[in-house]
Amino acid sequence: MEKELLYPVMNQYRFDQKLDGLWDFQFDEAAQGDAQGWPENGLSAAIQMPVPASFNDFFTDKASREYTGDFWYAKRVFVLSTLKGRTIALRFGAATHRAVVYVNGQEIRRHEGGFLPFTADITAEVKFDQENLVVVKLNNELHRDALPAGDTTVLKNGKKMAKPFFDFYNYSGLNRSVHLLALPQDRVTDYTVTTSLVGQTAHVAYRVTTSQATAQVTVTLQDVDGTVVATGHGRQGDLVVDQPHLWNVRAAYLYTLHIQLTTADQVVDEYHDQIGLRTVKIEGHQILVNGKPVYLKGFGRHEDSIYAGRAFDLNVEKRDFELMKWMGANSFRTSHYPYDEEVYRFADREGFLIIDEVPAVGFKMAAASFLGGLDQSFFDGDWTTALYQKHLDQITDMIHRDKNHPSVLAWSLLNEPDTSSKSAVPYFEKLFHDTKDLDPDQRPRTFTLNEDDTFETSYCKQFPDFYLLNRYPGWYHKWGYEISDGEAGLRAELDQWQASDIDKPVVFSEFGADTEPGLHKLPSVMWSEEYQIELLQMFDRVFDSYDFIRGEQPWNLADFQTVEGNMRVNGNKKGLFTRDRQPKAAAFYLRQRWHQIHNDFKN
Ligand code: BDP
Repeated sequence: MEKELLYPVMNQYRFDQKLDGLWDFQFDEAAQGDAQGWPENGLSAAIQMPVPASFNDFFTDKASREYTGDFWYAKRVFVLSTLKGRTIALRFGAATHRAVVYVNGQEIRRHEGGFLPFTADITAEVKFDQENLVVVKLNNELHRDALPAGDTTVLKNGKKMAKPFFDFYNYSGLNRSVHLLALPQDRVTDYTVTTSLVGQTAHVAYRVTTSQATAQVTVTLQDVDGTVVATGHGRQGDLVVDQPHLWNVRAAYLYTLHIQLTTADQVVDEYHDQIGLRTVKIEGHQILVNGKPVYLKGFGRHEDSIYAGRAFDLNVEKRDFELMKWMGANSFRTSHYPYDEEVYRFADREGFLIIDEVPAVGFKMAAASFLGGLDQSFFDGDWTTALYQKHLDQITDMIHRDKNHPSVLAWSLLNEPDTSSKSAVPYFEKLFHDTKDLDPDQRPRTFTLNEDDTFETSYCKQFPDFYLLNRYPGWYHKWGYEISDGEAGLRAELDQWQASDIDKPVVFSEFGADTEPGLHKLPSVMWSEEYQIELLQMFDRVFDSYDFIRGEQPWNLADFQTVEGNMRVNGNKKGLFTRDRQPKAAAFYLRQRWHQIHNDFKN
C-alpha cells in the first residue's frame, strides 16, 4: 500500500473523500505532544487551521509565522460501515517536511519529504460507523541531510529558526488535500504507459500492477467520443492505435485508459485515467516531441500565493494557466519541487511541457551566501550519505507519481548544486546511474547549472541529457549601466559551449531582474519596470544568436515570498506578474515576442 500513489478516483469500486476544511492545529515547541497523549486524546489546546494551507501567513505574530519545529493537526473522521471489507487509507498530498500519522492513538506511518504524496493504510485501526481520530505530527525543520537543504538554528531566546539554503519561504503545513480512500483488496496498484510511433501507428506499451496475482486484467483505450480504439488483455501488452490523435505541444489530445480487474468473471476493480500519445527525445541540439523540434517558452514557477502560502489552490492555478496561455508560453519548470498533481493534469489538457524538478535545492553552501552562508563545497560535507538516500527516494517517488503524464518532458534532478568542486562527481555519477531506469519512458534527465558553474568550472557537464542554465548577468553581477559587459560575458561563455563538441540543447531556465511594480524611470534604473524589459531584451538578443539554445524560461512567472533579507523587498520580485497575478510592463513585451515565435522556432 505504501508504494501506491495512483491519483484517487471515485467509481463503484473505489471511494474517495477529501478531508479538506478546518482541522485542529497546535504548535509543539517543547515536543511534548506524544508524552501528553495527543495521538490518543487529540490536541490539548487546539486552534483551527484550514487544510490545504501553509499555516504561516494566517498569523499576526512573528513567532507563529516563523515557527520551526513540531506541529500537529487532528481531525475526527466518520467512516461509514458500507466501506467495510475494503482497504481503508489516508492519502496526504503533501506534508512539510516530515510527518507521523496516527489513527485512534496508533502510529500508522512515517514519511519524509514535503512535496510528494503518501498513503497510510489504516484498515487495521479504523472503526466503522464511528468517528476516528486522525492525528498528524509534522516537523518543518531544515537540515543539510534533507531536501530542501538548510539549517535550523536556535536563537538566544530559545526559538528555533529555519535557515534555508534556498530562496523561497519555508511554508509549512498540510499544503495539499488529504483523502480518505476505500479500495478493493484485489485492486490496480499502478499502471504505466509508454508510446512509440511507427509511421501512422501508435504503439502504447502498457503494464498494470495489481495487489493480488490472480485477477484478470483488461485494458481499453477510448477516444474523446468514448469509442474504444484498442483493447488489451493481461498485465502487460501493446495497445495499437492506427491514425492516432497525437498529444502535441499546445494542441493536446487525451485518450481515456480504462483498466478493469475481474476474478471469476466478476468485476472487482476499475481504474481510469487520461493519457496522451506522444514521444519525447533529445537529438543533437534538438528537443523533439513526436519527432518535431520544439522551442521552450515558459517560466520557472513557484506554488506560492497570498494567505495560504504554498498550498495548492485551484483558483491560483487556473489563473496561472490563463496567464501562461496569454503570454504564448508552452512550458514551465516545477521549480523547485514536484507540484500538486492537478498542475500536471492542467498541463496535460492544455498541451504544456513540464520540466519536473525534485526538491534537491540548496545543495550549495554559497547559495546561502546572501543569507550569510559558508564558502565550501556542499558535497564535501559528511551529510551527503544520508542525503543521497532521501534524494534518490524522492526522485523515485516523483517519477513513480508523474511518469504517465504526457506533459512531463524531462526530470530535473537538482537545482543549482555546487558542481564546480570535484567532490560533486561521485555523487552525480551514482545519482545518474541509479536513476537511469526509473522512468519507463526514458525521459531526459537534467539539472540546473548555477552562475558559478560555467562551461569552464563545472565538473558535472557530462551528466545531463540537455542543459538548464540559470544566469543572472545584469542583476547579480554586471548590473545597471554595466549590463553591456554582462551581455559580453554571457556571449563569451556561450561561445565556449558552441565551440565545444557537446552536442546537446541548452535551455535558459532562469534569468531575470527584481522589479518593483509601478516604479518607472527614464532612463531606467534597476528595480524599475523599464529595467526588467531591458534585461529581457538583452537576453533575447543573445538567445537569438545561438542555434543550440532551445528554450527560454525567465525567472519567475510571479513574485513570490522568500526569507526576509537585505536582498529582498517582501520576497523575490523577479515575476513577470505580481504576486496577485497582474502583469508588469515586461509581460507585455515578452508576450509580443513569444507570440511571434513558433513552438518549433529555430528549425
Ligand atoms: C537562483 C535560484 C532561485 C532564486 C533565484 C534568484 O535557483 O531559486 O530565486 O536565483 O535569486 O539562483 O532570484
